[in-house]
Amino acid sequence: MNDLHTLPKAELHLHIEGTLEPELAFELAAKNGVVLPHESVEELRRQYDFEDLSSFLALYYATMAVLRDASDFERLTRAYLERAAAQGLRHVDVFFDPQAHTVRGVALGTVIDGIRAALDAARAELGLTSTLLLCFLRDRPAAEAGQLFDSLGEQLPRIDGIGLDSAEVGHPPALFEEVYARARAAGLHVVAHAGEEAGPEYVREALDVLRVERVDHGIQCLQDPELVDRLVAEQVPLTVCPLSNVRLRVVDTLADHPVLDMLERGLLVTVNSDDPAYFGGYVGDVFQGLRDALGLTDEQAAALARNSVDASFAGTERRREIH
Ligand code: ES4
Ligand code: ZN
Repeated sequence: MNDLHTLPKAELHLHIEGTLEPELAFELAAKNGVVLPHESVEELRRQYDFEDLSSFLALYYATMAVLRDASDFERLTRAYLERAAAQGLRHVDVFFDPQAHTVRGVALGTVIDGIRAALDAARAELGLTSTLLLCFLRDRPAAEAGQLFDSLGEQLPRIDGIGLDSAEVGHPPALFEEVYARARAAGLHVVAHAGEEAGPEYVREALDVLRVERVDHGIQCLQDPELVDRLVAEQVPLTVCPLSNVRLRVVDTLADHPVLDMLERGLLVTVNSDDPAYFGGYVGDVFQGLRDALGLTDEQAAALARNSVDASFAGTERRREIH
C-alpha cells in the first residue's frame, strides 16, 4: 500500500486561522495579554464538539483574537506549512479572513505581512509553493466586501485570488456579484464556498453569477442530479472536506461520506482539511481516515492527489513539476 503521507499533493481548501492549535493559542494569548474564556488547552479542546457550522464559527472567531501582530500570523502560518510539508503537501492555496481581523483593529497589511513572510520562507526552505486567497465573510454586508476590495491598494498584488466563506444559509453567492466581477477584472482567481450546508441552488449561483473556477465543499450538489451532470461535464473542481463535514454534522460519520462515490461518478473531487486544528487532522490524516473508514484504494488516493495538483493555482510549470 502507498504511503499516503509521501504522495505528492496539494491542498486547496485551508483556512489559515483554522490551523491555530490550542497550545499556540494559549502561548499567543499570554504574549499579547489576551484573555481566552477557557482555563487550559484541554478545556479549549473539549469545546471542539460542534453542533453545526455556526457553533464552530463562534469558537473559531473568538479564538483567533490572540493573533495581534505580524509575527503571530507568521508563526501560525509557519507551523501549518511545516505540518503540511511533512504530510506530502507540495503546494497549498491558503485562505485568510481579513474582516475577522480588521474588525478588531488589526490592520490588513499586518495580517498579509505575517502570512506572506511564512509562505515565502516555505518556498525556499521546504520547497512548498503557495497562493494566498482573500475570503469575504458572507454574513457581513456585501458593501463591506466591496469597500475591503477598494481599500486593498498596494496589498492587491500580494493576493492571488478571492473566496467567500462563513455562515452560508441565508447569504447566497449572488449578493457578492459586483465584487466578484471586479476581482475577475483585476485578474484574480475566484472561488466560493457553496453547498456546504445550503442547497444546490447556491452551487449554481456560484457558477453562474460569481463565475467561480472551483466550488468549495459543493457536496450538496448530490441533491440535484442535473447539477451533478453539469459539474462532471464541465469538470468543475470541488474542494471537499470530509473531516469538516463530519465534525459540523453535515455527514453522520466518515464511513457515510460520499466523497469516493463522487470520485467514481466522474466529479473532479479533491480532499482537503478546511480547519485542521479544529476538525481532527491535516490532509495526510484525511487520506488516512478515508482509507480506514471507506477503504480508499491506492488508485483512488492517486486520483485524489492528481486532481489536487491539477485543480490548484500553482501554475502550469509548477503543476508539471509536482506530478
Ligand atoms: C469555515 Cl468549515 C467553514 N465553512 C465556512 N466558512 C468557514 N470559515 C472557516 N471555516
Ligand atoms: Zn472552508
